[in-house]
Amino acid sequence: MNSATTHDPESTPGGSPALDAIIIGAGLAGLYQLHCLRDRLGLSVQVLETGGGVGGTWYWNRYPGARCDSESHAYGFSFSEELMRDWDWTERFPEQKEILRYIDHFADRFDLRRSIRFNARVSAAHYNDATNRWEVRTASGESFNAKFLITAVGCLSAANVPTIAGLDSFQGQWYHTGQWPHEGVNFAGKRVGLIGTGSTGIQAAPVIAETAQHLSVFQRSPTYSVPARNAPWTAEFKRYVKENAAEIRRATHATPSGHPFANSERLALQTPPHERQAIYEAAWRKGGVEFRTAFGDIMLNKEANDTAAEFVRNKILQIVKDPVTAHKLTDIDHPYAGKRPPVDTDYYETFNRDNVSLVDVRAAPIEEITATGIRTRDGHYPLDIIVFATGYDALTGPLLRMDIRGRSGRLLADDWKDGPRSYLGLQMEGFPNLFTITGPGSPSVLTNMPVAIEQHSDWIADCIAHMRAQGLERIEPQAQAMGDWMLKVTEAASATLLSTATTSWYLGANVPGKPRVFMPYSGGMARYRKICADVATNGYEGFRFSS
Ligand code: N01
Repeated sequence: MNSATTHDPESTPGGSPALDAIIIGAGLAGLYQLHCLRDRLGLSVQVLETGGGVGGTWYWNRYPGARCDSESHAYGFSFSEELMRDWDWTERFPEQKEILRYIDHFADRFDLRRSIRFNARVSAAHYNDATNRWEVRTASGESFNAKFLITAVGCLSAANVPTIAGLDSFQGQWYHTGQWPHEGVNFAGKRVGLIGTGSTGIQAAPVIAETAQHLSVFQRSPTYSVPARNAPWTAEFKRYVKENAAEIRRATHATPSGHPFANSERLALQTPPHERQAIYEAAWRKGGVEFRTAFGDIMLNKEANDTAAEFVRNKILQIVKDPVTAHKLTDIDHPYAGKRPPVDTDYYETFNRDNVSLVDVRAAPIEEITATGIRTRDGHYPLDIIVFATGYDALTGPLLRMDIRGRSGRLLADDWKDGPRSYLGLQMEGFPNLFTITGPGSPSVLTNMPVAIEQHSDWIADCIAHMRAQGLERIEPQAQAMGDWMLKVTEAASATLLSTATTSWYLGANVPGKPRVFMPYSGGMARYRKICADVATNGYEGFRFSS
């Protein structure tokens, strides 16, 4: 598969290896970018990874019930039809272990591990104007430098553990789902408190409830979840995947979401109510995130969205037997899919179990964590284990937790104090030769992630190849291009109902003090792909090179 010979890094006078590129992170993004740069372009590349293995999100998120909300046959790399044909996914929505096996397989097949330094958390990355190189330091004090720096740090990797008084005094165990112990957690006979009812909490609750003595779900914001209808793939479907790898790739490149299904052109508001109901019923029976594509106007028109929201609320009311609990689960404050819509396996059914209760912490907020449990304004809940499914400092958090400085020591955190600013989510003015895979301002979390990752990694590799061919040393966006792009990001969000969900992490609303800016580009992956391709074709319009 390798089309070029890899250079072994030589040493610089300071002793650190003189690399062409450093990649931060060995999740899907870092691994594929490594393959592109090392094996296609022949660059010397070092990947620095905090964890002890490859996988990124799937290395850390080992919580009970962790599985992918994208369908497996489209969740993976599509650049190699051979790779697509060689790998057999066992079920529609693969669990964490299976995805990690896939990523391990990818790393082995392309011999990637030899270029990765594990247990190496990057603490700082400073651009040196005089040498045009990035000087990168790890938490353990190692130094590296390279001409290009590529962040592949994930969008949801900076865990958000809320500041709640008394956590230090808790005598039981507590865990954040994104930093789950590798050996697992035994819930048998334990009183468990689960804080958070986003995609993660909704996946975890039913599995924890199976063994816990009692599970209390602390819900601040209810949301709409649709059944995943997970099932093993049939032999026939597996054959279809192998015979149609190119077609699946084409489909994921053609849709706004990067999933292999497009939004319906039917409009909810132009469909007679009984027919609309039948379409929603069929979508509910099929399950998965595809539900939101049932009508083309669901994300564009509040009235249309209300029809989807009402349908899901009615389903919840039918499933949950206790009317008070059902009411709390359906008292939802945002449009359907205005916040990232979860899919679940028996989430609402879980509340019919005798050992599960819902605690409404919007009505009676958590006041403190005590030595023996959680105290809300209404009462005290004795607990042995607390699980924080409280999400992430999304998109900007993983970048800003590092000390990143560009030209003349300019601090990225200062540039982003009012919200992230980038050109295409790929680069920032003032930070030459720094590329951010699925950075804020790109479609990233609004898509099937591997599709966005491949597009960015390919674009970056093509750009670096172009620079080498032309003898160009430095690239960064023009300030005007960056400003224009940020306007497009805001306009795209305003054209949908996404910007109306005011408590969404897309807006940074889940982290106290974080600027409220809609961060991902919501104009659709297919459109974004074309914009990036046109930029390159037009001589990298909006970027400035120097030699
Ligand atoms: O996090 P979230 P997540 N007191 O931020 C609540 C991806 N993902 O880990 O909404 C009480 O969505 C918070 O309440 P509120 C996916 O993109 C992918 O679930 O802020 N509650 C909310 O209910 C997803 O969107 C897969 O009012 C507090 C919850 O915690 C993203 O990860 C699977 C609180 C956090 O929900 C993040 O999902 C799972 C507090 N102090 C996740 N602080 C795949 O399939 C927060 N909350 C690939």
